Amino acid sequence: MAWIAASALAGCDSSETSDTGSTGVDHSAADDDSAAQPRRDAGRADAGAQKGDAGSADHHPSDTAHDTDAGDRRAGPALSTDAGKPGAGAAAHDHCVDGELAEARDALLDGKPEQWKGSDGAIDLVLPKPVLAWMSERVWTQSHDAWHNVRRCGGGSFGGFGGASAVCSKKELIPQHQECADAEDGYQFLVMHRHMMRALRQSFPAHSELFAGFPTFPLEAKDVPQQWQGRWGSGWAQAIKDTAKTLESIESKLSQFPSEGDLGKFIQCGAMSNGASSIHGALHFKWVVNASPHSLGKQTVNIENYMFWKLHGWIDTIWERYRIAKGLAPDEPKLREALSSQCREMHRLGQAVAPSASPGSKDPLPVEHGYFHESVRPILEKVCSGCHSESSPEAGLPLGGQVSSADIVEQLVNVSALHGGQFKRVVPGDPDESWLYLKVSGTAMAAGCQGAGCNAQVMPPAGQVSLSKAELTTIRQWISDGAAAPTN
Ligand SMILES: [Cu+2]
Repeated sequence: MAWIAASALAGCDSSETSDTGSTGVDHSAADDDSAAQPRRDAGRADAGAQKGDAGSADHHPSDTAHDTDAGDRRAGPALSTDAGKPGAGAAAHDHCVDGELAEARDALLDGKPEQWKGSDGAIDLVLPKPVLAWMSERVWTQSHDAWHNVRRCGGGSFGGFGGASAVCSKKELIPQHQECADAEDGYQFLVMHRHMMRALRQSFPAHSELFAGFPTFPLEAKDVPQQWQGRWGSGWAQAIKDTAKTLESIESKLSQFPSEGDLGKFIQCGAMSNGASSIHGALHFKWVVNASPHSLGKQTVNIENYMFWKLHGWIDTIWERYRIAKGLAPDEPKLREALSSQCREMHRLGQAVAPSASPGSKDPLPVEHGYFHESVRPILEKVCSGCHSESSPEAGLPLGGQVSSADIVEQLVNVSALHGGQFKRVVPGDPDESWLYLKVSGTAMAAGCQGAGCNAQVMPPAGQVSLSKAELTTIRQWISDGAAAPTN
């Protein structure tokens, strides 16, 4: 991409940076114990993840490395633009070991999933767009899909999901422990999904409830979100109810599961050859909306589905209850190593199956037209995108780089301003009520921003590049004319 932002030379607004956490140094969040390590009390129905009080957990010795790292980051502004990106930033921070840093985009969430509506009225619940963007930057959907597929290369499969996937041609990626073949596969199943949950909760610490599981197995329709209740049907088969009962009384069933892996295998694969009693499969397939682009039944996209985290969160809770009952410490070295090893396997698979989508080598942008794309965007690219970059955007708002104009407009129009009190970033037809225009025209101060987080400082920050009168008029015109999205 040929656009090089002038403001990259100018340095970013430090006041904005320090209060958004966009540099990823929000220490209390990065230090979040429940995220850095599985919680001791994760199995209780009132576990912290449900309530967002995760910071109250005990301080583990393992946090030391994390503390040091976060402190280093704070001292080094040069690191800030890379913070939170996989594989980027200081060598000192290895997110597979140290965990993810809190995301600026956390502030864009309201804690609720988004709804997808089919033409027949079917509703699916989907993770919010900023989370999907975060996942896509990490090539997670492809990596997760490949993770399962590569365990079916050797014929190991359940429920008819076998069959050689393209990833099987890379022999070095095929794990010895194939799907449902043994307890080690069951253990890896538990650990990889916990790795994903942990990374999400660390990255979006203020909204970790989005990734919290059902506190207990949903035995009745009322136990699931209202949007799913219509698909409850005749309820669960007896075999699933029995399995749920066993797992919900896991503390008294330890003898049935000699190891954690045996438990994982039972949950993923059901009792021995009987795939029908796989409670994991049953939970996945009960709420499938076939037409949904985020369908719970499609392994290529299902991690985008809100229910995916509800059901895997519940599985994780049962596993943690098992660990507690067995006296296994949350920072047990075996588990810590397994978590980072699963993190690395996800990376390897992501690079193997989607090299072009891997960080640093994104797909080309779509061809776009229209006033915003042709007239407004070049101004934003030139003046704003150095700080509002795609990789670590100020205020969680990318205004240039490897981002489509359609995505930029979507992040602007009718979206609440992060540090603009009652204002929206762009109100179609009303530039004087649009925080973007108020900021760039230097009139935000006079507009009367209300709220603790108001930052009415002119953008770009005084003394750096500034907008010409003609450029301001162009932005104003776009908003006055209805802030239209680009066309293809
Ligand atoms: Cu999975």
